[in-house]
Amino acid sequence: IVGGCCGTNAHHIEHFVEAAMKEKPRKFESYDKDNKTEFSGLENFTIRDDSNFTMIGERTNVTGSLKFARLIKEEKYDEALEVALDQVQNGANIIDVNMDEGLLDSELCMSRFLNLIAAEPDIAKVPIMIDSSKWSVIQSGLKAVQGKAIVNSISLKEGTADFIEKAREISDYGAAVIVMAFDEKGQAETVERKVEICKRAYEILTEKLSFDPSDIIFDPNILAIATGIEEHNNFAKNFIDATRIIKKECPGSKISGGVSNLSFSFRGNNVVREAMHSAFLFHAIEAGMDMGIVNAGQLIIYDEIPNELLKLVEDLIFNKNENATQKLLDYAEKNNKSEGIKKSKQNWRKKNPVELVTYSLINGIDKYIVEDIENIRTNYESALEIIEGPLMDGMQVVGDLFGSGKMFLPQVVKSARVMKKAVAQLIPYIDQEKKDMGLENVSNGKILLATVKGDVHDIGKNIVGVVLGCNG
Ligand code: THG
Repeated sequence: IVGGCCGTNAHHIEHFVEAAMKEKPRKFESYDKDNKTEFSGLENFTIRDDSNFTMIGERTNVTGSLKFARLIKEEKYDEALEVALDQVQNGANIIDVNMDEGLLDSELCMSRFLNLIAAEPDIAKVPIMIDSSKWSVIQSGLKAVQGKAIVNSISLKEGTADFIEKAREISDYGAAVIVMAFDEKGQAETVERKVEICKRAYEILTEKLSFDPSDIIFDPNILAIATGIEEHNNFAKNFIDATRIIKKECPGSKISGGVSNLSFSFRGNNVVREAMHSAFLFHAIEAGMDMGIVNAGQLIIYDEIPNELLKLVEDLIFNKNENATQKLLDYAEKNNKSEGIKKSKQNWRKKNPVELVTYSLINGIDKYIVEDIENIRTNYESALEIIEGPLMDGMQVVGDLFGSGKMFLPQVVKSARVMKKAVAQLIPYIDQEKKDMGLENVSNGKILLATVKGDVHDIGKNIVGVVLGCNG
């Protein structure tokens, strides 16, 4: 590709043409994507078969967040951008943007907000999911967004012709698409209906249009459970079962869903809601769910759900117990905490000093780590022993939890930050100890360490770097 930019005039371009004419363009054969799904903001984002779960930040949604709705209504776009940034910093790989509100000029709000995001590289690096039930708002978003976005969503609700028209336009924009399991008869609630609709959509997209299967994301509807209506109690299980089948029947496609919908009945009780989301995801991911719209900062670790609560929540998700809803309501009443499991575990500061260090590390809390390190420092012969002892023990737990799908990447990153802070606190002591032994300029050699920027191994590499550095 040869070309100019602002300031390059016709005369300049003429010379490019002259030079390029001598060469034959490369013949484009086919591009083997290996089943990879690719989106982009400023940076590329790829989902491979062995990728971790992809988190889509839900908070930039005027119907999903009172705060965000207020900021947009009051035109406080600076603060609204902070909501987006906060999602990215909490680990969202993609952000969902929704401006569907009767009193807003949604088309205008969508393009305005996306244009502002484009000027914030820390947000714009992630792909955007344009979320609206109004086609004109989606078009407005597609015109404003840079990179390869995802349209959320289209469905067969208005019939095949309308579906094809919209899908074709999305494809012209080079975007990917979420297809909701919804058709002329309504929203799919049973496994059979979910599978039937997704298969029908898949056939249209891949046969009537030339959609790449890896650009198709199915949303088989995560609907609220424990609503008091008996038929609703199978909704979570139906989603999980349908996911397993759709992944097989529609090869190459991806599965997503709005996770917070599941727990609408427990609004106000974040302990119960977080436990439900985390347990649901653990099982849905196992069934093949690739991505989900979540509150990125609020996902808790599966293993950290108190046993009693986990049992109640899993009974509910799999509809194993007729009284599951009532039991969970009783539990919710007994433990009515709107602040959530994360914040409610205040008693942990009573642990012994070494346990405090590992606890902070595993839970990614950086608030006390410096003082806790200082408290245990004199109990060890050398500062390096603290790194190799309690700190590495904590990282081992983190690694095991991550490996078994019970901890998500953003949580691992938080742990790594705590590790970094702890190590930074210890380095001056390590340097001093080396000096005392007359070893400050001794090097055992050079090691070249490299990983792909930003992937999981990057964190491990940095830790290895510190440990090797400490050992000269
Ligand atoms: N599938 C697809 N897109 C979707 C959904 C889906 N988009 C919207 C929604 N569902 C996913 N997003 C949210 C966002 C927030 C909440 C639920 C789903 C939520 N919000 C709190 C509440 O209402 O209690 C917010 C409270 C507040 O802070 O104001 O639960 O399924 N494709």
